[in-house]
Amino acid sequence: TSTQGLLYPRASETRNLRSLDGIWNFVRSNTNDPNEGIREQWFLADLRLSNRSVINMPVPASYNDVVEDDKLRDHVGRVWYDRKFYVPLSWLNERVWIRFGSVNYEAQVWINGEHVVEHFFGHLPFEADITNRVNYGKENRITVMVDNTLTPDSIPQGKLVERDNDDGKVTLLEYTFDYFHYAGIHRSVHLYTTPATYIKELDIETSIDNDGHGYVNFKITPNQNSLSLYATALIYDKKMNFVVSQAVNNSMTSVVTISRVNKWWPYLMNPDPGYLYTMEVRLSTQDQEDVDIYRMKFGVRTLRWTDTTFLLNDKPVYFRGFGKHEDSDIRGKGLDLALLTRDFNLLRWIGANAYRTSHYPYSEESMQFADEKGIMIIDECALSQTNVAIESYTEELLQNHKSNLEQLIHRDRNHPSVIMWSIANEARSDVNNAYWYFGEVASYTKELDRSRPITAAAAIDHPIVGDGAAPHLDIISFNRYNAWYIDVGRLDTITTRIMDDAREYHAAYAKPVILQEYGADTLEGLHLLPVSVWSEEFQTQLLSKYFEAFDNLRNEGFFIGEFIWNFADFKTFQSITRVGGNKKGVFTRNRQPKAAAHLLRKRNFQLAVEI
Ligand code: GCB
Repeated sequence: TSTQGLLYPRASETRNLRSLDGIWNFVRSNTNDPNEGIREQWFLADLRLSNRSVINMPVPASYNDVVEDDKLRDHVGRVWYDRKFYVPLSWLNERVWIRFGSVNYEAQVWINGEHVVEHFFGHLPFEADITNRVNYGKENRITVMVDNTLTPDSIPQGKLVERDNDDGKVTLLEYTFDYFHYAGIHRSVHLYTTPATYIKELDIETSIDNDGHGYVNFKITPNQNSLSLYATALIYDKKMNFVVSQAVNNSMTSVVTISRVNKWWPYLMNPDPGYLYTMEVRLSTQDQEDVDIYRMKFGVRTLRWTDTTFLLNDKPVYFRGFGKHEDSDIRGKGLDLALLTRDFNLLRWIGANAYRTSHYPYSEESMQFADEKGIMIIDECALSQTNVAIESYTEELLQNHKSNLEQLIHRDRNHPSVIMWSIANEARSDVNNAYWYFGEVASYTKELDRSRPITAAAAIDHPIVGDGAAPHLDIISFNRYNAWYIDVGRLDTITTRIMDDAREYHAAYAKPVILQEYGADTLEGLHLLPVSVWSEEFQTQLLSKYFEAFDNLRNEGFFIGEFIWNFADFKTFQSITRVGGNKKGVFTRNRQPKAAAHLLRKRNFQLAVEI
């Protein structure tokens, strides 16, 4: 699998870019005969020519909810996509790449019948060099097989089970994470070109000195030995005015100084949040100047943390955030730019300054939005709620977990909005070898990136003292559902206990503490007095009780943030505790406010003034 490189695909003077988004052909394969497509070589001809029933499928989108058939929604195993595309003759001397923003879960890709790439894990990009596989000036075919199967060692975990039904037996996919396991080609598919000699990787790390000068450390990785190459990095400000440039050769590593730098600030921490510069890299060979040109936006900011505080540009941060999901009606987890834009407008409207990408990597487009809007991101890998009958952690799970983190950090390390890595959500940190396991995961994450702190969200039922993950983290995150999953409806069991739990975490591990999840399912339009669970009154009053706890804790110096579960209602697997999905959203699934949103908005703007 090629996870090297993976610069976001952008057109430039030297690079072409074409989208393959649109309507593809789609076939659902038989769950009981998963190998039929490979055996019958469905990649050798158009799916439309086969004797299968072929339907239209939009890309990007999850396939589950675009039809009315519950068999496709609940399908286990493989599905096949294909479409035609043209490659112009003018691309003959270029390198041609196929790039997927993400496919959930396993993807196998053929071009004109030849296998070109495979990838495991949803929510992460992958690409392949198809220069020698495509016909120039002619029509081509791309075939993609997608398999949604999860195993006890996949990230996230799941398992196939056999159950009785009216026809005898049926294979089902079971999982314990609390969001619907949507599948398909979830993000955009691009064809793009690079020259033969090209910029493969670009790393940017920034620092700021006491006089307010910014230092931009950068490393350019070309696809070939750099000894015969040289490059120039040009920096432009937000309005694309030239600022400074720096020539490099050999190591392709250098540092540029931006005097009196405009720092990257979060929303409401500065009048001009999300300030971004652009780095333009021009790569040259001995024979040809500017063989490749690539532009990337970046922000200049510093991060620092102590045992009580998290500081951005040396200013203590208090997080006003959300847990979110990539989820919406019909398209499921498919990238939707209208939805994304709406979400960022709502984050701004409600005065939030952060969210966690619960419980998997979000789209690259959303990360760019966060950079631009000054929204701080706790970037979470895809291990959530590890309780699929594991007694203890396995070596195989560890390898996959590391690989998932490697791909995430590789993709996101240049984003100023990413201020923390979350290595797991509600993983079982109370089993035998959890201490060893999380030690491995944490030190591996640190090897990849020392510039950001790491966290993991602790489940509600784990003992605070003796936790296997907490000693390895920089920031403690914990989840709580007082008056919901425990002591249902009892709003008088929230404030004191939350304060006690936060204090106990800080006392046990001497680290800053965040409440990473809290909330209550709320059916919009349901009003009940006296107050009762599921009503808008209950959600509003529940939040107020937590706010009381936070306001007390804030004065104690180690409590650094509140993240409501959830930004919006979202789909889950069918369950009697979920009425049409998880309804803990402050917004409906359709992104309209519930009563609690107005309360939260008031609080957030008040906090922004106070802190
Ligand atoms: C949790 C999980 C989250 C669930 C939430 C809930 O602790 O981290 O994925 O959706 O609880 O609403 O049950």
